[in-house]
Amino acid sequence: MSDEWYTENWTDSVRFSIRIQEHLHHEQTPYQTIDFYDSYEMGRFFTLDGLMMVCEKDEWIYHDMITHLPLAVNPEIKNVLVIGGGDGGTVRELVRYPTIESIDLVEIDKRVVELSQQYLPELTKGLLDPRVHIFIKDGVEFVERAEAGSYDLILIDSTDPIGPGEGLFTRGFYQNCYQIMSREGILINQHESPYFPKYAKQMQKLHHKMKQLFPQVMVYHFHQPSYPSGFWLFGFASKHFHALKDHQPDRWVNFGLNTRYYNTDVHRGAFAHPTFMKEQLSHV
Ligand code: AG3
Repeated sequence: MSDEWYTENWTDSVRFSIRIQEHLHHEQTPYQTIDFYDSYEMGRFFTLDGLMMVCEKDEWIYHDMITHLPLAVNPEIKNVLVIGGGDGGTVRELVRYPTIESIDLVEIDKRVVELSQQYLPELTKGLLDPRVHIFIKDGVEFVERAEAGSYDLILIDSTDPIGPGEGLFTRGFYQNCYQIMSREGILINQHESPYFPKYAKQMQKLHHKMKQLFPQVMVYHFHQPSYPSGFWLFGFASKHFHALKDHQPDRWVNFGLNTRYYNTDVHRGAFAHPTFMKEQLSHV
């Protein structure tokens, strides 16, 4: 076994490390540094500015939870916008629904798409589907110009709110998302973690912003071992639907999709939160 390790500093005094089999690629793009690695136990993974983005050992958890949960609330979703997500994992899950008509993927850094195609073909295979349109653009500008009322589902598959992902956490960005969503639109956003304070502060700020804009706002959790603390969240916001009261488990089961993490019990349980997190969500 090699002596090379990848480390993400989860806080100033907590680190997470993976022993590396091979450092496959390192590159500085105009937006960020990108690295791809092979490991002994976590599979292949890639990082942006040193932070874990996608790891084969657990990416299916994140990608199940960002896509299948909203489709079980509104199985009629036809037009989808994905912001970020250049690794293709989210689109791979979306193209499994024959009822989805169009998927626009807006990724700022074309190298994320190209390198994922090279090193993680199992994630990017969905990008070849004819319903998928890839825009190499800044998501912030894209939502300013998109047509009002045009998307039934918007998925913000972003990094943390530092570097190129910062604009995807602002009020103006979410106001534009609201405008371009259909009346029954749902928005799911990468929502950080309640555990370590630096992440918890971001998640509280974001939740507060969402509550000011959308009539229905909830957060839901899932277990992502390769992200700081392993306790991670998505936000659910809608103009119309409630994630639990409008949940349609039978309609979702009828799609007949095999999933390794998401199921009807997980959908319900993901909205049950521990006390410390309920407290965080109730104050800013
Ligand atoms: N999005 C990255 C989530 C945040 C990870 N943060 C961290 N490691 N500090 C992943 C995109 C997957 N399609």
